Amino acid sequence: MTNTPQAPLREFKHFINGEFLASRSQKTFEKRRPSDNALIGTIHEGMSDEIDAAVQAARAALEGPWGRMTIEERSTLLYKVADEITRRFDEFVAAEMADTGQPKTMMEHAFIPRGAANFKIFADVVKNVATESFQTPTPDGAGALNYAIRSPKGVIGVICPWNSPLLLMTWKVAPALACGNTVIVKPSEETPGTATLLGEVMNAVGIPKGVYNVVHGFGPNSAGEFLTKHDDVDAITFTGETKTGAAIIKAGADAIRDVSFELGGKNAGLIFADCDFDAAIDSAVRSVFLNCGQVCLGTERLYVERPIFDRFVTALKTRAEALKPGSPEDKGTTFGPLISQEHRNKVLSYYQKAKAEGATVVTGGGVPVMTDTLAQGSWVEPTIWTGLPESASVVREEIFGPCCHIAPFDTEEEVIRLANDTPYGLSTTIWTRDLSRAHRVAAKVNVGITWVNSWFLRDLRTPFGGAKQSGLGREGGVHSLEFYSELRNVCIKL
Ligand code: NAD
Ligand code: 6OD
Repeated sequence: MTNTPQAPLREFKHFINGEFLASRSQKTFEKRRPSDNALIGTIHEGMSDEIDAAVQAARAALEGPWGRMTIEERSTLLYKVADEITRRFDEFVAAEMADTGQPKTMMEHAFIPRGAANFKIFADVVKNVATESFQTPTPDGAGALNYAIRSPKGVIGVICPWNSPLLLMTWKVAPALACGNTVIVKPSEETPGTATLLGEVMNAVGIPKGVYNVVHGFGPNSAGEFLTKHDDVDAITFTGETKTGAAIIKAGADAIRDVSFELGGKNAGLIFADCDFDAAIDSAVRSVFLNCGQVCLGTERLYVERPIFDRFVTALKTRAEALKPGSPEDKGTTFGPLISQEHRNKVLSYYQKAKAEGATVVTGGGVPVMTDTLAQGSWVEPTIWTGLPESASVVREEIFGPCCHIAPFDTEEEVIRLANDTPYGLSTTIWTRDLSRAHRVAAKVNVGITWVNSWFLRDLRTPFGGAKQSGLGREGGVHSLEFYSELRNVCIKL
């Protein structure tokens, strides 16, 4: 195991109207690297001055060259953004790796390529989507033609989490820009890197000033809250915790501001005895432990049909114990740290609760032994529990860590009831070779996305979002266009 190399301290400034700016208040806070807790930079904290400046720049840009561009011209620029991210691929990988501590291989193969892909897909979608039109009968027999036009919604506030920063930010920024809006991004206070780099990319490819703005800071009484309360922001798109979503709705209630929310989850994996066992185990390893369990679509509840229960628990234990924590740069590293010491305290408190509530700890439950500087990082062990009732807190509450509870089930009806017994409704995975059963169960689990014999297999044209307390609205393909544009009806009497 090697230490993570020291890097020069970075200063993360806001990106407003095409320029990198310090906070007027000069307030800054520290960015520490999750793998070893080393100080890697200072972040300027934006307050209402910075949000005001960013909103003014974004509003002005709507009236400027950006507002006059054709869809074709905007799409061409978005392709250039994607190409520039790809050209500066190593810098994006390094920035995200430093911010999150997750393995380089995961950044290279999944998260950073997806950041670039988001721009291309929405550049294509916006060019290829028709709007509806109707021939309407009128009493004089001449008729009327009704058709719809899409206009940008205006200035969009984009509030992001830390768990896959570039992927989740561009999943919102790309469709917003494709539809002709301007944006103010408030990255998570934990992950300033790639949002800042994207400012350089925007300037390099000629995105007009004020179209893409970034204001760093925290949520309450900081940049996040000031953005959600600003009178001149037309809509907020947010990914994060359900309780933060509730605070954002309250903040924007008087302004009747439109919101799109991707929130928390407590996702279930349903493993039937007829499944392809090895494939189901491979998938469970990813869906429970990828990104150190910090994936909203991840699985924290596994229900396994009784005939294969013991074999499944043993196989997942073996695979969890084979994960290799280490420096993100090491090719052999397959398991990263949690995002921060604070989040580690939260996850470890659940590890304690599970024991107190009577769990059988199949593996993990503590902190791994790390050497040298890595010993200071926010590491926890991959953890599996069995034996808890459905009422236990680790079975009910989103932990957002590398852990799961596994319970046996006997019938299809029972497992559907267990899967749905949660206030959340983000995603489910079903493992079975019986296709009729797969369709039947998929129709009955109340979630936004069901994967059958797969997990996190994404087609970016499909509707993405959560049911119940896991979200409001859908993004993806044309569904993103619905949120990021104002659809207007024109009625022409013929
Ligand atoms: P969080 O809600 O704590 O923070 C998200 C963002 O909101 C941060 O930028 C934060 O500064 C900001 N914020 C916090 N309070 C605010 C306020 N009062 N007003 C305005 N902004 C505020 O979430 P997190 O801890 O960064 O991310 C983890 C959570 O995100 C988990 O619950 C996870 O399930 C969820 N998530 C959901 C999806 C999805 O697609 N459904 C995807 C990723 C993460
Ligand atoms: O793939 C996506 O579009 C998406 N929003 C993924 C979310 C991952 C959550 O951690």
